Amino acid sequence: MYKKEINIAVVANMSAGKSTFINAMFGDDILPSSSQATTDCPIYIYSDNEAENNMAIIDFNDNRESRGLSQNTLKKELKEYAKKDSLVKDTKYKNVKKIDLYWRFHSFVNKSKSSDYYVVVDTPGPNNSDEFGEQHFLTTQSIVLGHASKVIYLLDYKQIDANLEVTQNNLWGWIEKRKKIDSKFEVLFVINKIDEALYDNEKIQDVLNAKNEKEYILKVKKNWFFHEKKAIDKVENLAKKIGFINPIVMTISAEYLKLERIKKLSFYDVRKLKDFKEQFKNIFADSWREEYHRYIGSDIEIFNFSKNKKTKARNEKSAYSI
Ligand SMILES: Nc1nc2c(ncn2[C@@H]2O[C@H](COP(=O)(O)OP(=O)(O)OP(=O)(O)O)[C@@H](O)[C@H]2O)c(=O)[nH]1
Ligand SMILES: [Mg+2]
Repeated sequence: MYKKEINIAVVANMSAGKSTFINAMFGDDILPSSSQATTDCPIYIYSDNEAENNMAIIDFNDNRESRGLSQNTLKKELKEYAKKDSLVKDTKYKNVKKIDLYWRFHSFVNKSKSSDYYVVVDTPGPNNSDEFGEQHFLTTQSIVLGHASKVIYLLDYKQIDANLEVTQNNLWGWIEKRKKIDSKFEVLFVINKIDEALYDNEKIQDVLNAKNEKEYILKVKKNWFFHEKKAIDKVENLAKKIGFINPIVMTISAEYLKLERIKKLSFYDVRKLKDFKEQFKNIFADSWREEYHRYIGSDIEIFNFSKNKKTKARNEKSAYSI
């Protein structure tokens, strides 16, 4: 049966966590991520049910023939090919035009019965000003304005206020332009690094005024999701301004979602995850697991965007207020 290919492009300014987010969706650490501008070319990810089909094809900008990577070499080498040229030493990893990656997702969707075939696209951040900046800008612009069927727009929670401008030369502007041409164009707005909001909530005066542990827990619960909701409102208002009547804005922590799903973690990551969970255990006691998974975005649905509406409503419900 012929399947319609649906390209879901994950876009964001540099370092908002696109590659981490996709790794979380894989449940595996496949794409390179780091605190500096990293991804250099679009990576088209085809999810298949058969793990043994995992492979990648690298296309180059120079005259080199495309190169195939088998399952065994892929985990070691894909990151090198996908990284910015200035971050790799060996010239064989440079000048990459695009990568096709066949890899099984954590939540498998390309079921044989479905008439759609989903392809997730990792993109370079379009806003870095180094020597690769223009190339990244043009690549991501053409994906948003051109062949992306849908877009997942990630925003870094820590950078929200610096990212609320709509111009002809930024992601908000391109999304607005595409929506004007195609009113059915779907975008899932995702605020990433939401774990950082937990620390902002701790600085709320009411919480700082707590006199003892018991009062502290009550106050944290009372102010639960405060800065998260503020960030959601900002993104929602702007999305409405650029033409989305009922925008879907989710919050996640791609980092912890990834750690949660990866099978073999380093000792450092085990500690990091344990410390993070500890906060939920202290605050929510018996129901901590549910709250924790809800918070990091375990239920996010990246193929059928409207399925997120229920999750969003649950997250924002002030059930924590006492
Ligand atoms: N605290 C926190 N950090 C995160 C989260 N997600 C990603 N990061 C960190 O953010 C940095 C950038 O992540 P990447 O996944 O490389 O970001 P990117 O958007 O792919 O970046 P480019 O490819 O350079 O455009 C890394 O240091 C990640 O560890 C998160 O949920 N919480
Ligand atoms: Mg990246």
